[in-house]
Amino acid sequence: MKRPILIHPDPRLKKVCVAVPDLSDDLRVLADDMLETMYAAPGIGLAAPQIGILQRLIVLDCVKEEDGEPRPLVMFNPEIISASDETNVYEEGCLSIPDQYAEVTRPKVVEVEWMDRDGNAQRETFGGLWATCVQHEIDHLNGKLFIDYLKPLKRQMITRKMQKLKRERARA
Ligand code: K1U
Ligand code: ZN
Repeated sequence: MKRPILIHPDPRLKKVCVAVPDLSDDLRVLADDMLETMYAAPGIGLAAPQIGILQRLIVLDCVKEEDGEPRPLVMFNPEIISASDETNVYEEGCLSIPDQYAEVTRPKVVEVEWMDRDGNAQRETFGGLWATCVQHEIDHLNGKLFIDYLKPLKRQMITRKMQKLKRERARA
């Protein structure tokens, strides 16, 4: 089932999410709903707080080629174990901040540990768009948005645009 995505500003997008203690079928259904919501948006990632669930769960699939084999990843309690000193700049977007893009600098390569949907511990090193996206999604779990990396004036401008968008959507 597709879930509605919260739009910034929303207090739920600023909260630090709690760890998932144990896997359950409800959580697996939630992960499936998040993947469906992400693919439909369309997006390459989604974090649970973006649908109002304040738990440490993210999904992502950064396969770019249209004819490429999808690679949906479900990560419970993801943690960055190590990050490269070398950085990368990417023009990021966010499904909670529609149609706004800005360059963000982040570590180029990150090693991430997480629990998969079967409860198995996983560890993988990500580079390229995968590294950018997994860091963006883990930021969501800590109440941080990509606009928090921007200068205050630019951030304020985007926030005002989103407030206007929300007013217009509420009237429609
Ligand atoms: O977390 C989110 O809001 C999802 C976000 C993830 C992301 C995008 C770019 C850099 C870092 C993280 C998105 O998916 S925005 C939409 C988007 O980037 C996209 C949509 C369709 C095709 C390709 C990209
Ligand atoms: Zn986002």
